[in-house]
Amino acid sequence: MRTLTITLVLASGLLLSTLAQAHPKLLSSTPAEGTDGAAPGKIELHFSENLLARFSGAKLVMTEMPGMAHSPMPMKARISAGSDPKTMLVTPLDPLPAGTYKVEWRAVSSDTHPITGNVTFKVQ
Ligand SMILES: [Cu+2]
Repeated sequence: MRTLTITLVLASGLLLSTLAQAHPKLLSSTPAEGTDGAAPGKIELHFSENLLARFSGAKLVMTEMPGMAHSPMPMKARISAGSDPKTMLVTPLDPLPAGTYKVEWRAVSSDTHPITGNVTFKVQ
């Protein structure tokens, strides 16, 4: 009985660590977090896991015009899968004017748990 209990504990610990590894993490983005530059034609988000495109997505909002913070203003953008299943593309439909932007992403991979996060960058 004692042996059985220990085996079960080990097995559930293993299961938990397998699930945790399946959560997508944002590894990098273009533009990168906190950067300041020219208006990007598209924003690339690179994750640690393959994404399920139909459950994953993003919203692009402008949070500040130069020198003036305001409530988040949604920007029109097309969200699509990148050239590989770990990449999400956010393509603004109109050129982004100068200001601060936030990409609020939601990434879902094989274990179906939605993971959210955001990336902030500035356009000069
Ligand atoms: Cu999960």
